[in-house]
Amino acid sequence: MSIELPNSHLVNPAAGTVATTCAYCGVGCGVDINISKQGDSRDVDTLNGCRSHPANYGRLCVKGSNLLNTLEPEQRLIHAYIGNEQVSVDKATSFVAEQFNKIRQEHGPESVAFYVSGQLLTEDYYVANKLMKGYIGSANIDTNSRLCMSSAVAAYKRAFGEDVVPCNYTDIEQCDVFFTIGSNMAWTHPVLFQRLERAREVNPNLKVVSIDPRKTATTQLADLHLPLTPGSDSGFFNGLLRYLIDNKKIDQNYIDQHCNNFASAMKACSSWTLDKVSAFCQLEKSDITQAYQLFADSPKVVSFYSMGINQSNTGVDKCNAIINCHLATGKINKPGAGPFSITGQPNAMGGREIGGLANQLTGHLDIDNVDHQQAVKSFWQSPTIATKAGPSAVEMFSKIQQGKIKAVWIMATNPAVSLPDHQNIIKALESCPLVIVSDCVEKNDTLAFADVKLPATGWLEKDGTVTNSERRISRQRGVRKSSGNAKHDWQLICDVANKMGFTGFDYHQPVDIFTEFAKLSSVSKTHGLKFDITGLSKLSEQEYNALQPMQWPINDQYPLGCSNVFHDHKFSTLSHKANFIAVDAQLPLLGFKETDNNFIVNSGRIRDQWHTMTRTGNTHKLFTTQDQPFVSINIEDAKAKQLKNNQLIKIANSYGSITLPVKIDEGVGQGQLFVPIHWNKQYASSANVTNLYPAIVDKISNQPQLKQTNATIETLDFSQYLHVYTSQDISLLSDYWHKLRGNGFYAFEAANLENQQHELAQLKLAITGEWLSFSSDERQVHLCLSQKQLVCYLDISNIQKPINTSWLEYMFTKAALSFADIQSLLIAQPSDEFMQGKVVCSCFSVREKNIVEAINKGCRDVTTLGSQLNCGTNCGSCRPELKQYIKRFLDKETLASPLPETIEIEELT
Ligand SMILES: Nc1nc2c(c(=O)[nH]1)N[C@H]1C(S)=C(S)[C@@H](COP(=O)(O)OP(=O)(O)OC[C@H]3O[C@@H](n4cnc5c(=O)[nH]c(N)nc54)[C@H](O)[C@@H]3O)O[C@H]1N2
Ligand SMILES: Nc1nc2c(c(=O)[nH]1)N[C@H]1C(S)=C(S)[C@@H](COP(=O)(O)OP(=O)(O)OC[C@H]3O[C@@H](n4cnc5c(=O)[nH]c(N)nc54)[C@H](O)[C@@H]3O)O[C@H]1N2
Ligand code: SF4
Ligand SMILES: [Mo]
Repeated sequence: MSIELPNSHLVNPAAGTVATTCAYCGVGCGVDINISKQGDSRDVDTLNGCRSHPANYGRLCVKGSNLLNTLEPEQRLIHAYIGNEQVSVDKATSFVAEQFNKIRQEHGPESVAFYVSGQLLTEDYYVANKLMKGYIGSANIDTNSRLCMSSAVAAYKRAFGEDVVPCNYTDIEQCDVFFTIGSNMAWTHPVLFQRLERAREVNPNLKVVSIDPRKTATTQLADLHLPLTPGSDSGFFNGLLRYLIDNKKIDQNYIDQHCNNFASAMKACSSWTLDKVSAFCQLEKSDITQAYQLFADSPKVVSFYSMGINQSNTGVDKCNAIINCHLATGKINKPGAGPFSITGQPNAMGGREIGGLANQLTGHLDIDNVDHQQAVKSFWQSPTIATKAGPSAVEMFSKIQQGKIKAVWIMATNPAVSLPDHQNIIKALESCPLVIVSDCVEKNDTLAFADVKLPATGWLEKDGTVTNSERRISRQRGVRKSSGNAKHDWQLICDVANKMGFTGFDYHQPVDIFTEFAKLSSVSKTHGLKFDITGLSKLSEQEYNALQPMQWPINDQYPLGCSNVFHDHKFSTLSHKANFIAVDAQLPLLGFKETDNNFIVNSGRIRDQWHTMTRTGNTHKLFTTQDQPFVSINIEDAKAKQLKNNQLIKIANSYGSITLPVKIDEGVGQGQLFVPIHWNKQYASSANVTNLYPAIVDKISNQPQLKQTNATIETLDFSQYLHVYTSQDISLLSDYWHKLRGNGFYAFEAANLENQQHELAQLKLAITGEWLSFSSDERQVHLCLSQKQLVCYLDISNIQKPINTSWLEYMFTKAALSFADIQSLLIAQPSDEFMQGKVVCSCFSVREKNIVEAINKGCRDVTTLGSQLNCGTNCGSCRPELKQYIKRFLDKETLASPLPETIEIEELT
């Protein structure tokens, strides 16, 4: 089946609108950039979701809507550095090339490595992979997608013979039953979640089943939520396979014609009775049966799975346990049905295509297949070719620590935050003789270890392609000039390659790289693979610029792309049949040390932040719904440990420890904790959850288990609590601190184990102006004014009390403070208008109190709330929360008070 696409993606500077793709998640939404001025000083005015892009049809989530607010020029890396010395980019790339040559001549090709990212464009990714595997001659290149997608890749490959995602976004609209498994799509793939919500409105019979140990914004909207024991998913799906067999719900014809190894999968699931599943997953038998029946009785089922499945020491098996059920019922390769692994990063899929993992070649070709090696080498006409898999991310850093890898080039990823085995990653970065980091920001936890910093262009400056979760290739278009001396990642890589003396990197434009890659896919096709974009191999620069989003395969047969790769059910295995995999269901490896064995720590994402916050941390708008790091804990556990909301606790195991404010959350199971992955050394003294995760990996995919580890919790005896608000960014010396970016200020919450005055001294040194102070029994307030404007506010108290941020924001943005303002600041007493609670809708700054009042007065659905208050009517990301407020009201939880209890408004002073 081929698809028609509207002709609306042409770059037309005269019209003032350029279509590009969002910088963040794997949904790959189209974004229209409206430019007012042309030429060198092109100004980008506004941004909208692209109405014709098949991923989003005009929708954007809160991160996408705020893209223009995150491109802070002050935060950008705009020069190259060797050590602390600012140098030209030319000098820096010459230095890198020289050092790489020297090290590899002395110690061989295995002594240098690249650690790259699903946030590179396909063109960047392709040349990095080509340089390492075809020219340096080792497979010492791995990517952060190892932490993200590698189990899904390995499972598709085991099942289909090739890493092919057999689903489309339209399946969301066409299915009868939608399973979310280890995915919090309401927050992490919000536009697809909105498509799901819309599909349910159109088809009220569409049922959603959510499998997640936690209650989340996603599970709360599901018809059935199964809060299974962490890591027990393969037991659940083995049980489903047995249920399907026992109840004669399998499609024997499909199995006979199109699949191998059914008998072995059948044997492996035979012991998985309902009783066994119930005991293993700690779920009610009736709930399990309900979910199984929904899967069995609906012709069109989509299983949408993500990190709760992949990030496991048995992640590949878990993915295959899901795929098995789709194969057994033939619920695959047809509209509304299939096992849909959803990608995280904007170009995770592009990375899979170009072969960015250490165990791939390129174009889905195999690194350990001699024919494939020779075909790629001859296509590249390269001096050599990698012949065996290189180290996976975790192994790469352990080889660095062992001194085997002596130079590493890190591009577009922040391993000092995101890799497990954190202490050893830091040791590796400290001990590595040469660490090169290309990034678009000036500071992050990894750049702190860089011997060479290379400035890379960022979103809106970069130009190339990305592939989204449904295999759709879209253009990211550059509309801005490079910041400072920044160069495109592909240019930096090609500069180094050329200076190392290699030919084969003489590209002038991204289109040169893209068409070479597209040609190379003919090699994939010749070797029986479905990955084929030969239809794009002859694109001129103009055609490339005008390229419309389309799904591969793209070839003579499907010049506009194809939405159903295996439409003839011929898979990429030698027999063309898909493989069942016998899955031995295992629980995660936990309890390494008796002393660690207390809570299971889960980690993941929040709605408004992206990974290590290098971009989303740049706007106050993305701090409004969650302004601090936290550890969620069940209410019963909190009671047992006598914990209060916001109390600072230490979470520790034998690998490391972090200190975080408590968030009591009925959605987290007893004995479990949840910590967001985002806060790091740039934003908090000790919040990086990878401190707690050891390097336990899946044996097949080498993907680390990042969803389960053990830890204990400990209360801490702080004797002093501080609120520090400053107009400029500073570094605090307090024992505990976390920071947020406000509208015109930075806000720190801090605490000391012993009473100190060093923050005051530190602030007085850093911030000049007129200092005023007021002390009472409860607190000391110090504030600094510069030309009647507030530039610093410091509140020190012996007890922990929340502070009213919107009131302080108002004071910081006021041009001249009145006497009354100064008085209210000194006694820390905001006026009534600032007692409206947290912002729920960040687009229109609608606060909790207004929402609850509207509900109390009769609003009973999100649309009416939107028409009264505007909330939820722009990006829609807060719609799940709005529904929750209504649901909680209807459940009569909040009748007694006009405000939900979580807000604790009476505590706001
Ligand atoms: N807002 C936002 N969106 C993002 C990102 C971001 O940083 N911020 N990052 C993007 C990236 S790179 C990725 S990979 C995706 C990730 O997208 P998701 O996978 O949806 O995100 P996570 O929050 O990591 O984890 C999903 C859920 O897995 C659950 N889980 C934990 N353990 C288990 C288990 O044993 N079984 C099951 N069934 N579930 C479990 C967690 O409780 C969590 O709710 O998000 C992408 N989108
Ligand atoms: N405990 C725990 N750990 C996890 C996870 C988890 O769920 N739990 N999730 C894992 C997953 S799925 C992922 S994807 C990783 C993400 O982890 P990382 O990849 O480490 O996180 P990012 O913050 O996205 O880092 C991207 C870096 O690239 C920079 N950058 C952005 N664009 C460009 C560009 O165009 N060029 C260059 N050169 N630099 C650029 C950014 O400024 C930033 O410094 O974290 C993993 N770690
Ligand atoms: S869902 Fe949001 S973050 Fe993801 S691509 Fe779309 S706008 Fe960007
Ligand atoms: Mo990811």
